[in-house]
Amino acid sequence: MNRKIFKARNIQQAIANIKEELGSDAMILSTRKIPQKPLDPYAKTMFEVEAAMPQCQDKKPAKDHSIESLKEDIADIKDMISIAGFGNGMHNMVCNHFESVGILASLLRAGVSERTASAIIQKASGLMDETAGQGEKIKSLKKYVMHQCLNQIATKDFFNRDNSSGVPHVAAFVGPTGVGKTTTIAKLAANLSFQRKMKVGLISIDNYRVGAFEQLKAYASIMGLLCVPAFSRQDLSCALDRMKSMDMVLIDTAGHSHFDKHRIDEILQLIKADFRISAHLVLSVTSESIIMKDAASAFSVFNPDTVVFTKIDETKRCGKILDQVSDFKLPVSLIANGQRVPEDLIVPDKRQLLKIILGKGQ
Ligand SMILES: Nc1nc2c(ncn2[C@@H]2O[C@H](COP(=O)(O)OP(=O)(O)OP(=O)(O)O)[C@@H](O)[C@H]2O)c(=O)[nH]1
Ligand SMILES: [Mg+2]
Repeated sequence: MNRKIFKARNIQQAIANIKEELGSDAMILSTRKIPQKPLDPYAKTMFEVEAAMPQCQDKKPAKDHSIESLKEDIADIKDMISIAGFGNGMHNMVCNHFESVGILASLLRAGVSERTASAIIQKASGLMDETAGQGEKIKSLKKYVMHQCLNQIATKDFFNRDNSSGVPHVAAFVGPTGVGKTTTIAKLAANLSFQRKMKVGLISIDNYRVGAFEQLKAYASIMGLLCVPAFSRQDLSCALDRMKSMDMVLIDTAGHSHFDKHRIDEILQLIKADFRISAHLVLSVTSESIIMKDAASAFSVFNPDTVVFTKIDETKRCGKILDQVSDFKLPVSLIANGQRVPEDLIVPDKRQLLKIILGKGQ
């Protein structure tokens, strides 16, 4: 086989050189990291990539490559190609921690931002035994990355409460328009009343959208739950009084754009008046990360206790959840994974949430 070795400062450069010289059909046979000056242990590292032209390929697999190691090489190359589309920070990360290629690529493919992924890998690499062999390093890096991710996330089964205090717990769901607040409340109400046998009441303070109260009321009627509207502080006070024998009262609010500070403030004045109401921020993972971040910032005036992520069934990139929880340090209470009421609701623990973030479980 007509093989050729290419050396370059980074993988992208090596692949570019191979394409230029051998064409885009060139086959990559192996990759390895080598010191720039072999006798100087502190010298910068380079990449050595062995490639061959397609017409020169042997019919039989090369003797020194078992099928398994070929498969591993292909996986490495796929990983490197998926990293190649990212910025310089990612290329430097791969150059400095070559063992991070696979795990870095899976974080990025899952939708974790470059910033969060590199921060996690930096921290995890700091814990590694530098003298270990490459295979060992990859294994231990994966383990440390998982630990770092678990450190970033928190969950809270906020709605699993004993009612020893004798007063209901009142929880309001706030967030941008159309993220699934009303649907999530309906799912949760069913879960609390049928599975956890709690007494649940519903209040809608959404006087903004036509039919908003009727939407909640329709779910309440099916489940046989009390549901009342409240459009002023006085209404809300009366409604809470009517529901004082409940274990849990769920309040549905009107969705507003995160730019509409005025309307967000109206809800704030209503629910954060004198009543002990916990707020829960609802965000849809179908929104762009920057929009989720701006929304979380705008709704932080409610000082939310937890965050709920919805519509995870509509994307394969739930890694953005990791960005949000790393930035806002809010525990996740619920995950909504579809439109079916009440089935499509998850009350995740940390490991389940990590699986969802990494795209390995819904
Ligand atoms: N695919 C999917 N759709 C969902 C999910 N949760 C809610 N939806 C859908 O999203 C749409 C909006 O849901 P709503 O519950 O009305 O959203 P909202 O936040 O109450 O909307 P506003 O009150 O208008 O702000 C509906 O079509 C729901 O069926 C989910 O987890 N996955
Ligand atoms: Mg609604």
